[in-house]
Amino acid sequence: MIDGKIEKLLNHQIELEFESSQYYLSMASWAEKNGYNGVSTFLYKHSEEERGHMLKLFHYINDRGGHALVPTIGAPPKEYKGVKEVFTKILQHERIVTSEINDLVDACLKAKDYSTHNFLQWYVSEQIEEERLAQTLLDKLDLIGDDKGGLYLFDRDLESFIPAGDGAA
Ligand code: OFO
Repeated sequence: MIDGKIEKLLNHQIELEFESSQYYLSMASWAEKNGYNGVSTFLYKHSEEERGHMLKLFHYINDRGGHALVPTIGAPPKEYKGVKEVFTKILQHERIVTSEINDLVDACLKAKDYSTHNFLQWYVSEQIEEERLAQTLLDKLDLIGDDKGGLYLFDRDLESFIPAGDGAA
């Protein structure tokens, strides 16, 4: 049976993963409307992945005798100044998620909940990958600067991009 405090924290993590999913969905829609088909394909996939991260938490909480709850969150922003802003916001958001995961891992150790601690290691590794990816894409955008041809190629490359090692169901 899961400890009540850990259950609450895991439900908070569900909220964050849901927020990530909705945020990236909104960004995907903005990119699609503005002609960035590669960026939008990448973000639609990323949004789905975040939903997978959320569902993993649902199953874990319920399997341990807790109750996974559907979160209520506000609508994500609809408009973005450009692709650079989108990826800057993704990196900022992922850094927040990483910090929350670290706090959650810490709480598990304090509560001696080693099962949840073990379960969360997947998220710890995933966050390293998520931050690395957002930073790599931002670095590319910095190199491209105002070069429209470069942005065209960036968008085209993202169309077929396959993220490394996302095993979320
Ligand atoms: Fe769930 O990894 Fe991003 O937020």
